[in-house]
Amino acid sequence: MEMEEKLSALLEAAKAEVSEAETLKEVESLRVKYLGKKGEVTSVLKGMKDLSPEQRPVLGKKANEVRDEITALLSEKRETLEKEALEKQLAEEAIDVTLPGKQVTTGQTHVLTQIMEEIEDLFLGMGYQVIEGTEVETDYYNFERVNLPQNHPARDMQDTFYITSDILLRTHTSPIQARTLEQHDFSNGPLKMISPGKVYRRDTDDATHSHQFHQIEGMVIDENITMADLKGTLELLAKKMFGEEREIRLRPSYFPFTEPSVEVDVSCFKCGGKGCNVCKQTGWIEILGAGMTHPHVLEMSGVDSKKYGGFAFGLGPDRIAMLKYGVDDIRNFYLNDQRFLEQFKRKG
Ligand code: FA5
Repeated sequence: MEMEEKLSALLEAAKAEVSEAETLKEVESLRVKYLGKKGEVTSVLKGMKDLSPEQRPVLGKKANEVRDEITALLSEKRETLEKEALEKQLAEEAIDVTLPGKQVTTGQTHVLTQIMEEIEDLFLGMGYQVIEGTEVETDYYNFERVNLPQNHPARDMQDTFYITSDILLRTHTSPIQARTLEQHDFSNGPLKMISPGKVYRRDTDDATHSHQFHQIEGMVIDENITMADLKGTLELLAKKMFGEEREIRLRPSYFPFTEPSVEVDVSCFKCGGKGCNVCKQTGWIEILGAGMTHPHVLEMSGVDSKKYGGFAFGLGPDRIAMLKYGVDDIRNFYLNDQRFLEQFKRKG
C-alpha cells in the first residue's frame, strides 16, 4: 500500500511544517503546497486511476481524512496567529482614556449670509416676501425692463459676463422688479418684497470691488406710497444694521428705473458723525441706492402707474459687512480662509 504510506507521510510532514509556521503568509503557502490544485495531496489522488477498483475507495477515504486533517490544522494555526496579532496590537495601542479628545472644528454661517439673514428677518417682520431670482438673466430683464435700452450710456457702468449676446450673468438684483411686478395681482394687496442674491460685473477686483458680489433688492408698490415711506423704511434698516442711534440722509442721484433717485448715507457708527477714518472725515457713510419707481417700469409690467406707485432700493451686503466689521478688503469674504471667517461665528 504504497500510496497510503505516502499520504501518512504527507500528513506527518504537514503537521511538522504547520506547527512551525509563524505568519499567516506561511500558513497560506502551506495550504497551497498541500491542498492547492497542484498540491501534494492532489497529486497523490491523481495516482488513484492506476489502482484496482477494490483499492480505490479505501485510498479515497484515507485521502479525504488526510485532507480534512490538514485543513483543520491550517485553520487552527490561522486562528492562533490572528489572535496573537490582535493581542499584540491591543497591547501596543492601549487607549489612555484620560487624554483630552480631539477638537472637532465646525464651520459657521458665512458672515455675508448672516448679514443677509438679518436683513431678511427685519423685512419679513414688516410683512415683505423674500423672493429668489436667477443669476443667469436675459438682457431684456437685466437692462431693458429697468429703462436701460440698448445703447443707453448707463449700461457702461454695468458690463458683465455674457453667455450669449442675449443671456448674461445679472449685474444687479433689479431684474427681479419686473419679474415680480408682472406676476403680482394687486387685488390681493400691495407688493412688498425683498430679493437677496449674487450678482456679477466686469469690475476689476480691488479692496472694495469684486466681480461677484451680493445685492438685496427691495420694492414696495401700492396706492399712495410716498418718499416718506421709503425714508422711514431705510431708517429702520440703518438702525438694525448699525445701531439705534443712527440717522440717515438722502442725497439726489440717478438711476434710470427710479425718479427721483437717491443715494442713502448713514451717520457714521464709529464716530457718531464727528468725522473719522471710516467715514473719511465726513460723518456719513453711503450704504445704498434707492428711489421712487419710474412710471415706465410699472407700465412695462402692465401696472397702472396712475393708480399705483412706490419705491425700490438696492444695497450691497458685502459693503455693509465691511463697514460693520471694519473689514478693509472685500476679497477676504471670498477666500474661504477659516481663520478669517471664524471670527464671525454666531453665538448659540
Ligand atoms: C444698482 O445696482 C441699482 N440696481 C440699485 C438700485 C436698486 C437703485 C433699486 C435704485 C433702486 P449700484 O450700481 O450703485 O446700483 O450698486 C448698488 C450697490 O452694490 C452699491 O452701493 C455697492 O454696495 C454694491 N456694489 C456695486 N458694485 C460692486 C462691486 N463690484 N463689488 C462689491 N459691491 C458692489
